[in-house]
Amino acid sequence: MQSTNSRGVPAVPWAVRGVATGGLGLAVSWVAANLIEASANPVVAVATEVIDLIPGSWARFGEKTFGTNDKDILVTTVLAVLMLCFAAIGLVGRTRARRAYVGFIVLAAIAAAAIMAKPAPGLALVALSAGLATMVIVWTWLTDETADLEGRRGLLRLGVVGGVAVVLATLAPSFGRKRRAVEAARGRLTLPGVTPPVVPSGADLGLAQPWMTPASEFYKIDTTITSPAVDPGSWTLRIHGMVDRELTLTFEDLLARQRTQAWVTLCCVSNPVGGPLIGNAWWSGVRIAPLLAEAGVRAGADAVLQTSADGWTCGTPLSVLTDDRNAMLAVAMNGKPLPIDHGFPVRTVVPGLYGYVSATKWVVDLEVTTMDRAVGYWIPLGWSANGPVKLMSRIDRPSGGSIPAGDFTFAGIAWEQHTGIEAVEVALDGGVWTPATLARTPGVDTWVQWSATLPVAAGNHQLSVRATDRNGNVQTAVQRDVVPDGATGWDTVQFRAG
Ligand SMILES: Nc1nc2c(c(=O)[nH]1)N[C@H]1C(S)=C(S)[C@@H](COP(=O)(O)O)O[C@H]1N2
Ligand SMILES: [Mo]
Repeated sequence: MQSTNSRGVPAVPWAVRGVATGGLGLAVSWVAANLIEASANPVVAVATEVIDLIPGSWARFGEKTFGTNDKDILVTTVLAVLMLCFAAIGLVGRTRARRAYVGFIVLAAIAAAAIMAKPAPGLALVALSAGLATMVIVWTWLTDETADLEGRRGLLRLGVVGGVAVVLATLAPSFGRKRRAVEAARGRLTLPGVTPPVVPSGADLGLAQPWMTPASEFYKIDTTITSPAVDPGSWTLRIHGMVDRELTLTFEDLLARQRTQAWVTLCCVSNPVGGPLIGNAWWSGVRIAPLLAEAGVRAGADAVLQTSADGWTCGTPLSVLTDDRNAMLAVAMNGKPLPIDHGFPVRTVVPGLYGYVSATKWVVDLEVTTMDRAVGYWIPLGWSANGPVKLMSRIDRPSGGSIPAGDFTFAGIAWEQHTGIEAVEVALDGGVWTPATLARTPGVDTWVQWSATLPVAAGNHQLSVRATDRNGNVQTAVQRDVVPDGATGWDTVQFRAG
């Protein structure tokens, strides 16, 4: 008659014991995962699986609404749901302590399924098992006959479990051995032919954002929760598919090729008008065109399906990889080896295309194929198969708020990579379009800074900007959403002068 025995016991201590048990189990699996392989964390595996499972509309919602914080929110949500599950399991255990085991096992099975769905489950299951074993042992210790649930000993045991969980969770990130090893390898690398960035004179007006984006401030977008830690010593790139000779290059092979370096502005298709998902860097690497020529592209091919170490894919038209532009396998950003989060050791950079169809980080595979087969990650989720960058301009100064009345210098950027910007105009309070002054650029593959000084009377105002490209096209006023192939419309800023 265990149920009658426990009826007198209040629910809260059981829920708390469920959470403490689950929390310590998670912490142990996290530490174990980091000791083995950083990407194998069960919570991360579940969260990654959620990203892969959410239907298109959800994924779009995530990219648009959460921006670069979407994954923190996702992981936090998964953790919160888990804690609720642990509390529920604790309550189930109140009537019969052993029933809780079933709950922990079911949760572990869900995590196991998520891990098995990843390209390399490997030792992640070991970490998960360590977590499950911990939960079984800890639950027993917290609830057995000797536990004295409501007495001092019960509280003491609870305190020990909670304390150990907090300490382990705090220390867990520092157990990320693989990432640290790769970070160390990155630190030791010297890249022949890679020169430090020198901002071209006259490119940076010094009025708003720097013309060169430091790596630490460069926007970051990807579908991974933990960036893959890829050791340059074991990295290879396979070029295959519709080619005469398949090629496999090691990092050393790649570095032995002729170096190319260029300023290229990279931007994201999910950047709203006026948004921040754009950056400009000095990239160093190896041009893709000669590699494809060496492999010998067969007639009929018109695309390359790129794959990353973490299984992300994108389809890129062959033409942009083989024409005279600087489409490259980049090994360095702003003169330093790529940061891990930006694709170390090798990523693709293609001037003129949005990142989702071209800029594969941690790239390991290039398959020459046809456009109808080169269906990348984002395409089934409602995004266009083709993603040329759209003509766009942005106001950076002022960013809103108030400015002094009188002559004021407005400033910002405009871009249409690989086409280039011919002119930028601004309009104050819907009045005439006034030409802005363009700063210099090293070519057509980067953003250009602009400035315009206008007299501004005291009061409320708004400024709009539009650009004209080197083909004579004027940026459209039609406002379109980022889905399926990039936002359009004019950036407008409201401010007060006085
Ligand atoms: N492996 C991988 N590469 C990727 C992505 C990704 O999710 N995974 N996202 C792409 C997108 S949508 C963009 S905009 C750029 C962003 O590159 P960054 O994070 O270095 O700025 O990377 C591209 N390359
Ligand atoms: Mo993107």
